[in-house]
Order: sequence, then C-alpha cells, then structure tokens
Amino acid sequence: MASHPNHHGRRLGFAWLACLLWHGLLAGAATVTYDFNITWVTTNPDGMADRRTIGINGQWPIPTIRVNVGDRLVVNVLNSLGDEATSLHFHGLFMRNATHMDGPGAVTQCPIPPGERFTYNFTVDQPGTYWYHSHVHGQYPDGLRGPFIVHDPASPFKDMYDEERVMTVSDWYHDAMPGLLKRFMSKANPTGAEPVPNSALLNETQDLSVPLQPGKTYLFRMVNIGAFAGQYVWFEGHNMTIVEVDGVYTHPAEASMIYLSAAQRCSFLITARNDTSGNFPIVASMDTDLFDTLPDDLNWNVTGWLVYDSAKPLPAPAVLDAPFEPFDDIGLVPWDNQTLLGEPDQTISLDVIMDNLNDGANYAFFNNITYTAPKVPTLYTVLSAGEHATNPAVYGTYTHSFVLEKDQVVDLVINNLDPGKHPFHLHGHTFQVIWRSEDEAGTFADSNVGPADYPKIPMRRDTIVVHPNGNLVLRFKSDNPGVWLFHCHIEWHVQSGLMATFVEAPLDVQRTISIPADHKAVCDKAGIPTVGNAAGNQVDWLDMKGENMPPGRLPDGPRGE
Ligand SMILES: *[C@@H]1O[C@H](CO)[C@@H](O)[C@H](O)[C@H]1NC(C)=O
Ligand SMILES: *[C@@H]1O[C@H](CO)[C@@H](O)[C@H](O)[C@H]1NC(C)=O
Ligand SMILES: *[C@@H]1O[C@H](CO)[C@@H](O)[C@H](O)[C@H]1NC(C)=O
Ligand SMILES: *[C@@H]1O[C@H](CO)[C@@H](O)[C@H](O)[C@H]1NC(C)=O
Ligand SMILES: *[C@@H]1O[C@H](CO)[C@@H](O)[C@H](O)[C@H]1NC(C)=O
Ligand SMILES: *[C@@H]1O[C@H](CO)[C@@H](O)[C@H](O)[C@H]1NC(C)=O
Ligand SMILES: *[C@@H]1O[C@H](CO)[C@@H](O)[C@H](O)[C@H]1NC(C)=O
Ligand SMILES: *[C@@H]1O[C@H](CO)[C@@H](O)[C@H](O)[C@H]1NC(C)=O
Ligand SMILES: *[C@@H]1O[C@H](CO)[C@@H](O)[C@H](O)[C@H]1NC(C)=O
Ligand SMILES: [Cu+2]
Repeated sequence: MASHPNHHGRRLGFAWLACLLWHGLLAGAATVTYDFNITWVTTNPDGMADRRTIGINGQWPIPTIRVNVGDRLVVNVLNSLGDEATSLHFHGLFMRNATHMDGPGAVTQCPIPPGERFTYNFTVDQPGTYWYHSHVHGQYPDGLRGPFIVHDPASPFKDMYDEERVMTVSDWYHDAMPGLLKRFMSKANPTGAEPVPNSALLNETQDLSVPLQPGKTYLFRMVNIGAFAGQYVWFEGHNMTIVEVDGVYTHPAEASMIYLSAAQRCSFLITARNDTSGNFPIVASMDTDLFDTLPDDLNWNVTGWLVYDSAKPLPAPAVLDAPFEPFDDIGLVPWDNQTLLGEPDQTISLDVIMDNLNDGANYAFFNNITYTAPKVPTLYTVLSAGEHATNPAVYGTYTHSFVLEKDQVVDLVINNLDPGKHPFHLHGHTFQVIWRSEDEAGTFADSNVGPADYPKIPMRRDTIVVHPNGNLVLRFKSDNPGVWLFHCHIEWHVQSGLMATFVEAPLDVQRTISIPADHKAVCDKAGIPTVGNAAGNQVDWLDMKGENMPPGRLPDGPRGE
C-alpha cells in the first residue's frame, strides 16, 4: 500500500501540503485518501526495552492525518496484525451523518478481524487539533494512536504565527495491553490498581529537539495520546498563549504551564526569543496522583528542547517543586462567545463507583451499571429495530443506553464517588463545562450551586477531568443524530466498564445512515450479528435472553475498595 496519502490521485509529499492548503481555499473541498496497512513493528522509544508495537505501513510513530476544513477523508484500513482485531476512532470529530464511521467496536461497527479491510469515509467540518486511535480491546496504548490536524484557512489566528508544530505527549508501557489487562482485571488485583507506565514520551520519543528561529512565532498543537497519565507541560524561558482546546478556538490566554489529561488537546503560540544564546528544555511530567504506587526506578518526567543553536548544549531542566499550578482551563472563553445553552430538557446523572464483582476483579460503574458490550453493535440495533429504536431497553441493560430526542438541551451530572481523577469524553459533541467542583466536594446535589453560578460563556471541549470525589455538570445540545459513547479516557477504565451510550435521535439515524457492504462484511467474517436487540433477538425486541452480562454482584456489604 502507498505510504503517503493520496490527494485526487496524486502522491502527497511535504511540498504538496502547502498546495493542499491553497487547493482547499481556491477550489473548495478535496478528498484526501490514506491507505493504512496496520502491522506489528518493533520499537524502543525510551531506550529501555524493545517491544512489539502497532505501526502503520511499517512505520511508528504512525502518520499524522492532515485535512482542510470541508474535506472528505477516506481511510482504507487493512488489518495485517494477524492476531488482533482493530478499529479506528477519530477523536473529537463530530461525524455528522456519519456515526457509522466513528470507530468504537460493538458500538458503531464490528472490530475489524485480522486479514480484513474496512473503509472510513466522512467529511470534516470543524477546524483544530484532534487525534485518531484504536477503539477496541484497550488496544491503542500498544501504538495505534496519532495526531489528526484539521487546517483552517480562515483561522482567526492565522496571521499571528509563522509556522506550526504538532507535538504529542504520552505514557509508555514495556508490556503489551492484552497481558496487562488480564492482570488488571483479575482477582489478583482486587483494588483495581492500574498498571503504572514505564516512561513518559514527548512526540513518542525521549530525544525531541524542536529547532526554532529567533523572532518567529510558532503554533504548537499538542495532543495527549497517552493511555492513562495526565501531564503537566512547560517550556523553560517561554510562555504559551492558548488559542484552542479540543477543536474549540479560545480567546488568547497566557499560561506558563498547562495540564493535559489523556485525550485532551491544546494549541498555543510560542514566540521565539530574539537571541540564540542558549537552548531551552521542554518538560512533560506525568501526574503521579493517578498512580497507586510510584516504582523506585520510574522517571515520570521527559525532557525535549527548543533548539536555537544546535552547537550549544541541551541543558537539564530546572527542578520545580510539585504540586504544580497549571493554567485552569475552566477560565477559557470560546472565541465564538457561544453563551450558556438554555435550561435542560433532560438531566442525566451518573455516579462514578469502583467495586468488585463476584469474579473478584474490580469494575467501574456509572450508577449501578458496568458497561458490557452487546452482541449486536448498538448502531446496528438502531438500524434494525424500527420504531422500537426509541426504547432504550432494546440496547440492553449493560450498554447503559440513554435515548435522546433531537435538539434537546441535555445536562450531564457526574458525581465522582472515587478518590481518583477521571478525564471524561463524549463522542460526537463538545460540551459546555458549566460546573466543575474542587476535590472532595461530594455530589453535585451537595454543592449548593444553581443556574446563577453558571458561567455566561462557558468553556467548551470534548474531554474534561472530574476531580477526586468531586462533581461536574456538562451541557450540550443533542443536534447530532448518532450513537455516541460517553466514557472515561483512561484506557484501564474503559475496559473496567466506565462507559455509557447515548442514542441520539434514532429515527433520524434510520433515515440518514446506511451501512456500507465492507462494514457488514467484517461482522460476517467475525460471526457477529448485525440485526436484533442487544441480545440478537428480533422477534420480541424486549426479550434480552442471552445478552452479554458482567459477572454477578457480591452479596450486599461495604462498598468501595
Ligand atoms: C501489509 O504489510 C504486511 C507486513 O509488512 C505485508 O506483508 C503486506 O504485503 C502488506 N499488504 C499490503 C496490501 O501492502
Ligand atoms: C445531514 O443529513 C441531514 C438530513 O439528510 C441534512 O439535512 C444535513 O444537511 C446533513 N448534514 C451534513 C453536515 O451533511
Ligand atoms: C465516500 O463517500 C462518498 C459519499 O457517499 C462516495 O461518493 C464515495 O464513493 C465514497 N468513497 C469511497 C472510497 O468509498
Ligand atoms: C513530531 O513527530 C512528527 C512525526 O511523527 C513530526 O511530523 C512532528 O513535526 C514532530 N513534532 C515536533 C515538534 O518536532
Ligand atoms: C510568563 O508569564 C508570567 C506571568 O504571566 C510572567 O511573570 C513571566 O515573566 C512570563 N515569562 C516569560 C518568559 O515571558
Ligand atoms: C524581539 O525584538 C523585537 C524588535 O526589537 C521586539 O519587538 C520583540 O518584543 C522581541 N521579542 C522578544 C520575545 O523578546
Ligand atoms: C520530575 O520533575 C519535577 C519538576 O521539576 C521534579 O519535582 C521531580 O522530582 C522530577 N521527578 C524525577 C523522578 O526526576
Ligand atoms: C466575542 O466577544 C468579544 C468581546 O468580548 C468581541 O471582541 C469578539 O469580536 C466576539 N467574537 C465573536 C466571534 O463574535
Ligand atoms: C439499577 O438500579 C435500578 C434502580 O434501583 C434498578 O431498577 C435496576 O434494576 C438496577 N440495575 C442493575 C443492573 O442492577
Ligand atoms: Cu477513569
């Protein structure tokens, strides 16, 4: 397969990128095609251990996807892993009229079995900094994770910078996810202690140099593509001017340090100094509050450098005292000044709870439900259920499905009854963050706040951290028919069940979506049914006999490990 994306039949090299930008401007939307042969490669990004890693076209880090606003993107996937199924999710993209291209296995598609092909094909109508990653079996930390940039010729900041740099931050494990997950979800780990990463990476390496030219201004597009760790990031001798979070342009805000949870993005301007007298460390520091243990040999920091003169030394970073005080994203104001949406038509309240089930393993719950995948992908139930599609019961108990009507204002109240931080992500939307408590605040009901306390112009993004034993209120409009997951973006917690499903305007989905033959073919290959309720029944739509279920509950007793 071609290792470069194909643009109207032409090979796309670096020189082409500039042309592509102009093409988008002058000639309207283009179709950008990538051929991805997904294979195993061997990598060693921290220099400590060779390991089997998921690459694309023999390459890792995997390619950055780049399109212009308005373009159609076609990604032809061939799963050449041999021993694992896969999928691609395009994090933060709205997938309007294309919920079937969203990527999560058992939700909007069947996992792509080894040897099979699958095409993602959708238009991109939003600017900004995104990423793409596998959305099956806790797989992306094994390497299938990369940036996705949507260039915007009409960006309000386009005259404020000279060049752009894409930079990821991530955590890294020496062991592969299938084995780590088996140990994580076992009775040998009753407290649900998450495996601690072995290293932090900047741009998937520990040896990053970013050449800067004096006086120029750079737009950095930073993405946390990690599995678990939030990271503090700072640039010695330079401040950042934040202009975008999670695809939402913001009024410029100055910061000397930012915090990015797993899956969050931030774009900021950095103006290079006028002299070349030295080079400056870029530091990312994993949030060790998330780790149950701190192994003696763990270096939770990674350093890169802003390089003004490659002949000069790369200095070690200054040691800062934790706890850090990163920029508080709640203070950001969206550039479009979108005001607080009106009073909610529906309020969904989800309590975050960790508890053991009778297999002895530790599970994550929203209220009393730990997510368990259905037999029929939820979208395929929507498409086969006719008028039953508006009844959440057909999606099964353990997909934790909520049916939303079109164009409702929805409040999502998250009460974190757990002492950990959780970065929550909603597919298909950004949300207004209208309330976020500090640590140890109890439930929202205990917080004594109401509409008068909500910001007039709330910050919007697609991933937000709820504080330990704190709470959150997120508000969004259900204006995007589709099947959208809401989940913690710590990959361990995805696997332990911290996930719910929003089935948005299902009858509209039936009118606008038809499943391409290659999507159905991968289900047939894997023996997964594409019609019926969550249990695969289509005679009595409310008969859930045979549905997938989590292990049973323990007899009543004290809760919370
Ligand atoms: C995909 O990659 C595998 C492993 O490198 C290779 O054997 C195979 O020929 C490739 N397939 C295509 C269609 O490029
Ligand atoms: C999505 O489909 C609806 C109904 O066919 C149509 O009105 C709308 O313009 C489409 N939106 C996009 C972004 O394609
Ligand atoms: C992508 O979708 C468009 C619109 O439905 C269609 O015209 C085009 O043929 C599709 N391309 C591929 C490669 O499937
Ligand atoms: C990070 O790596 C990608 C290639 O994987 C490259 O395109 C990008 O420029 C790098 N970023 C920086 C800041 O060097
Ligand atoms: C960064 O901002 C802080 C506070 O806004 C200021 O004190 C500091 O001097 C700035 N640093 C640089 C390098 O501009
Ligand atoms: C660099 O020099 C120019 C012109 O003297 C000045 O306007 C600018 O503020 C300087 N930039 C920095 C980062 O010091
Ligand atoms: C990581 O960096 C922080 C900030 O400088 C420092 O406090 C901490 O000691 C460093 N940790 C290690 C393991 O070096
Ligand atoms: C948002 O409001 C500010 C004033 O607070 C104004 O300067 C700016 O033009 C507004 N932006 C848009 C996109 O309307
Ligand atoms: C969850 O609680 C509700 C309300 O108490 C109850 O109706 C439902 O059966 C419970 N579900 C599970 C899976 O335990
Ligand atoms: Cu979590």
